[in-house]
Amino acid sequence: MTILLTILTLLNFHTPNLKVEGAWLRPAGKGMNSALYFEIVNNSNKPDTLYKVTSPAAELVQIHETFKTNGLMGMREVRFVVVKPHSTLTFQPGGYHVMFIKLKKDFKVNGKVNAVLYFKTNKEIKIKALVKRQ
Ligand SMILES: [Cu+2]
Repeated sequence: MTILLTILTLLNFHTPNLKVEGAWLRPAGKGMNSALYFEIVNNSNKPDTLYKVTSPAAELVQIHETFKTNGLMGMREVRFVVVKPHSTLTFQPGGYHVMFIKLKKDFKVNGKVNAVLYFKTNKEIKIKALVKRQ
């Protein structure tokens, strides 16, 4: 029984219900803006909601969506993003992204930036994003 419980615990540890993968940011200078991209993989049979992202590397961090009206592209803040059960939601150029406004330091290629993603069910997920061009 103890062994079984241990195995179950290990399995659970190795397959978290919600994962954030491939996090990266665009390079930019101190005082400028950058954008953070990643994939959220939801392996559970329940939706989860991303409602906040924080980072010590920028004055302001916002979840943004890209939209198109009358052929013009724009972006705006969204209060939350729902990740459906058994699905992957990709934050990518031209879509959802996390805006880093007024960087507190230079984001140089190959640098790493810490951020925390807050979810309603799975609480917070800490990530280290890689700075790269694309
Ligand atoms: Cu934006």
